[in-house]
Amino acid sequence: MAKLMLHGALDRPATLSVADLRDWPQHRAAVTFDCATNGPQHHVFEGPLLRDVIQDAGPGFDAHRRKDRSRFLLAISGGDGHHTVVAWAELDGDFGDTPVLLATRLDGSDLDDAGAQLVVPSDRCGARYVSAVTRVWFGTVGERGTSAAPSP
Ligand SMILES: Nc1nc2c(c(=O)[nH]1)N[C@H]1C(S)=C(S)[C@@H](COP(=O)(O)O)O[C@H]1N2
Ligand SMILES: [Mo]
Repeated sequence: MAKLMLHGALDRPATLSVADLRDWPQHRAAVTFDCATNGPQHHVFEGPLLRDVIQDAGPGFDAHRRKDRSRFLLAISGGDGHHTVVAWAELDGDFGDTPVLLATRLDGSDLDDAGAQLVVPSDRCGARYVSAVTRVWFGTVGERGTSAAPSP
């Protein structure tokens, strides 16, 4: 059974199966990819908000300071090495408020065996729809462009 690891600047890093992701409220997103090559592709995804999953893992920011929250990034990787980034501010209700999902179902089929899929409903084409997610890293980029843990 496919699992994903939540790691980085989190008080409670976790390894979660697709079944575990159903412990959060499930949201639905009907999306259309409109990539250059093969015309519009319609899909319906269901799963928890990535924001809710990260919130429960204890993100290492000062939750009361928007400016602190705005420093954080997530890097989402698939088992095949494809990976992409999302800014925390895209997800945060005080900023982009985008309902990014970690999907547990695609077009009515469970993703338990395949693994969760990242869903960025506002994206026009599919590159951030990382399938078979194995890792979600959460953290900041240091002043010199190096990955760094947040300052204490
Ligand atoms: N794990 C993984 N997910 C991935 C990719 C990939 O190479 N690996 N390619 C992305 C890209 S570029 C696109 S356009 C969509 C394509 O989705 P489809 O194969 O369902 O059309 O998957 C995305 N998710
Ligand atoms: Mo793509």
